Amino acid sequence: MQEIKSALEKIAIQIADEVKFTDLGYTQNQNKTGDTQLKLDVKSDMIITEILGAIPAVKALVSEEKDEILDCGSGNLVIAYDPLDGSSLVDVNLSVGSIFGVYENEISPRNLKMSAYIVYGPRLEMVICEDEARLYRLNREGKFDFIKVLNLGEKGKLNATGATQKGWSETHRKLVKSLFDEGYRLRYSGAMVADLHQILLKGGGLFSYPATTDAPNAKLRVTFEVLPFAFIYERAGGATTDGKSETLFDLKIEKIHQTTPCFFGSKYEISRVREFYKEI
Ligand code: FDP
Repeated sequence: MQEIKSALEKIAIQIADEVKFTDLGYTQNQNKTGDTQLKLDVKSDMIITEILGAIPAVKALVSEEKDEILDCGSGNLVIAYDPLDGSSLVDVNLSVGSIFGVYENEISPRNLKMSAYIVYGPRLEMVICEDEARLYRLNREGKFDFIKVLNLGEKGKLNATGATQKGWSETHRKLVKSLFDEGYRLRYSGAMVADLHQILLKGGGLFSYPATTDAPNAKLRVTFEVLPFAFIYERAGGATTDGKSETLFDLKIEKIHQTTPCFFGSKYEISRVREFYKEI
């Protein structure tokens, strides 16, 4: 795992450089989810493949940007990653990120042993989580300093909810309104990494990406996005659900690019989600 941490530091520095300087043009390709790939998505994917693929413990790499699993060697770790989450926001200069889930043997929720994300923002930060969620920040000497262990409070103040509102269910509408009525403040940039990072660092709140009328399984991808963040939120003392489940770790993965409705937050907000959603 130490080797993976050092690899993540290298990846963070190299992709941060690309985010700053690579042109923002599109390629001719679409990824599995149907998004047209930016040159930056492809470049970020190449950097990660090259660096993680050289680690002997890595057996396979699974990228959100690729259809196929890349076999690497005889190790026992499978790393699933989203190379540049929120990449469509680079043109407006908002924070974006990379997400990593390190699975033992094969991809399945309970096999997730470590997860991490990098935030390319005004500062370069990384959260790496095994037993606890640890925040690192790049210093002037080009090294990452350990800053602190992140913990969520029982209850927060922020409410970040995605997807097109006209497609929300009545249940979701009521949930969101009830939190605003309690005094929660809206925070949503449209980059999952930045939005979840904000809630985590500010001590709590709710991030939700619900099912909609046109996307009953919502948008966010289980393997690359949802489980890595669920791991971090639960280790930080928070909770997660798909609306009804006790935890997002109860999900069954049938397809690598599978999506799910998802909710991440402090314990209080997730209990409110379950109360509203149990009525459906
Ligand atoms: P993006 O498509 O820009 O990569 O991963 C998908 C994602 O961004 C998340 O980062 C973000 O939270 C979400 O989509 C935003 O979707 P909506 O605009 O539908 O809310």
